[in-house]
Amino acid sequence: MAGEPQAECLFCKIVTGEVPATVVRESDTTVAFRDINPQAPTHVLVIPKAHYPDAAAVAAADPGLTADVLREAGAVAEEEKLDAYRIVFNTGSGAGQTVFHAHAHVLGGRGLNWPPG
Ligand code: DGP
Repeated sequence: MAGEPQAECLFCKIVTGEVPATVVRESDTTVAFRDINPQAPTHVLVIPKAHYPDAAAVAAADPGLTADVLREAGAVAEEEKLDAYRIVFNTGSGAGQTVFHAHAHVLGGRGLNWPPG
């Protein structure tokens, strides 16, 4: 069922604590933790605790949860004292998505080029 934990999902295992992560924030509906392979001085992932394969699926099923993820991304940026930052949702393997549990990348602490590669 949509939103249910998936046994083989890495980020569902981070939600339960089965896979350790450096958690920087947690809310009732979200977890934010440092990316294992940081691409910027601040690189935090914000995920919904519920399992959806990508950001569009979250938005279709639960718009409020989408807002929770974005609000937490902003809170991470504030905590990390980022004056400029980027929120990225890679969607589909062709766009670089490797983990199919929705997640927002919060990147900052260095200059960020546009357009992204
Ligand atoms: P994406 O490529 O957009 O699907 O992003 C997935 C990110 O997840 C990628 O930047 C690396 C990160 N990642 C993968 N495995 C782990 C892990 O076990 N722990 C943490 N903290 N991050 C992970």
